[in-house]
Amino acid sequence: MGTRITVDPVTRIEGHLRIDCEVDGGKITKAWSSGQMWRGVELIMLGRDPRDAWTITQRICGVCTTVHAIASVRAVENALQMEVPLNAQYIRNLIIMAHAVHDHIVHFYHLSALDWVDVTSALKADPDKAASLAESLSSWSGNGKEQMRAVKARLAGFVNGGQLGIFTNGYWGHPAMKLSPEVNLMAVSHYLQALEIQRKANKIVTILGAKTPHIQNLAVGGVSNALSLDSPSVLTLERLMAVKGWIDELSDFVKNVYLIDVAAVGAFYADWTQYGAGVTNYLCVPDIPLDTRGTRFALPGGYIAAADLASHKPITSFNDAYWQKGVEESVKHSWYNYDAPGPLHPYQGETKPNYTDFQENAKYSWLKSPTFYGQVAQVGPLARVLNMLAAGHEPTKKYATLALDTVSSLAKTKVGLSAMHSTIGRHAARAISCAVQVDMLADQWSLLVNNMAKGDMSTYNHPVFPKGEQMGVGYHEAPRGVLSHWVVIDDGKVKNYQCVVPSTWNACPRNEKDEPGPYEASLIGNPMANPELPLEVLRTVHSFDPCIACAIHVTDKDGGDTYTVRAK
Ligand code: NFE
Ligand code: MG
Repeated sequence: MGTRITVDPVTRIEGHLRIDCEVDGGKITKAWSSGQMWRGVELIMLGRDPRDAWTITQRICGVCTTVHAIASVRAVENALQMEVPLNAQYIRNLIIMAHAVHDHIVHFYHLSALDWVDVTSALKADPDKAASLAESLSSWSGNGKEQMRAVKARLAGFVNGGQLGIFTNGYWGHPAMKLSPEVNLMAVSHYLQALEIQRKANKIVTILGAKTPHIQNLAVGGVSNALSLDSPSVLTLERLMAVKGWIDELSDFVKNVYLIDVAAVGAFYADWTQYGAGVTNYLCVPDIPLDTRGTRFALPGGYIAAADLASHKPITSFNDAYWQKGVEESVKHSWYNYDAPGPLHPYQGETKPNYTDFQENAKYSWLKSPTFYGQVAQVGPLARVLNMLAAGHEPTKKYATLALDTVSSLAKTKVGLSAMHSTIGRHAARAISCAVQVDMLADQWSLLVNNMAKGDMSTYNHPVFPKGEQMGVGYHEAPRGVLSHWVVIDDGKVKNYQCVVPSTWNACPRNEKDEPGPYEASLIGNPMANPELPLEVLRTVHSFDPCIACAIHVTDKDGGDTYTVRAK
């Protein structure tokens, strides 16, 4: 019998996640992933006007605030087989890409870099050497000697004052920390610069979406942005030029800082390309629709079985039957009951809570367990990048090659695509994906401006709800992966609403066949230097970028009815 460790709660994530492991001979032999809170959004939707669904479901999460809004309007539009004006697609695309770029930058620097970067070691760095190293890697303007000296002095101020502030509670001095003081100082500088740059992405979301977190500009059928080339009270060219300026700044940071830092961490922690693969079935949906019906997309999607890129099967439209038929959720190990045993398709999905406490061989999580054609699947940036490569997507190929070449030259050994099936590979994929997304922002900006220049100012088609029942699914390739909302509408009211969310795919408990979910599988075989300081668990779990608020999306079970809102 090995040592049992419980990490509860996992921090630097969104929501309440508990990870249990058994450790034997310095390695993890068993793992359980448990979502520790219950919320109630799917139930709140019942009986409501489908046009309101997006504002309510968007409150599922404060991190990926836009994604549920987008998936929700797409679901209702799919149920009504609606078209969405081109301008509305472009504005939505700009918002989701700006949101994704924000999310990925914040995840790497602020939520996970400190698993790899020892902040206190940066105090031993020679700032001039750190600057030479950084300048040899990229042309970023923030890599000079002055900056590195200033950051070291600022850090020394924190430490000498006895307060690490935002850097409190790291695993400083842990034996698994391997970077040189100079690399640590470079990374800390970029951590602080990333705090500044992420605001630019949020400004784009705010200008176009009227507010962040939680945009206000959507409507079933389009967006509520009024367009004009010159009126000062609506979305004008002047505002759009400001957006373009922030896109350019983000592009510089993502390509010259983020992508390079991830390659450096990958090169110096090459052993972590051997750990954390877990589930290698990869699912991703296409996104960035380029037409009014959602039949052409800038980013391809599909499914890859057992790490074999040649097995890639495309998913090609909002009506794709291969996608729609493949999804099911099991609750065998989740704190819910279904009326009958076996997994359910989301259109028939049920949300009936049944809390039993943590029972490792029975029910132990609030997350359901989704499968694609009965198979557990990993979603997220790695699934996205591998599917886009398999689909021959040129921009993805360009940045994947750049990242792997940088890793290879720093590690002084050839590192190929197979290294991507790993803990470090998920970080690399996120950076590659982010570089593609930042280019996509510029593309969508041009498409919007060119379309407006042609005189098309339309942004909205009015939805009409027929009598009887309609079903629809809206998907979105959210930062953490495949997000889908499934709605059944009856006489213009929501009859069933199910969200199958990225972190549910990845953080799920064992499924109907008792197979572990992606987090669980990815931990098996990982080394563990000291079970008292489970840094290695965090490295692998953080590489997925967990969001448990999204994954459970249902309110405090003891809270009862706090507000009664009457919809007219
Ligand atoms: Ni709250 Fe979210 C969704 C998840 S998007 S973060 O949907 O999981 O990355
Ligand atoms: Mg759900």
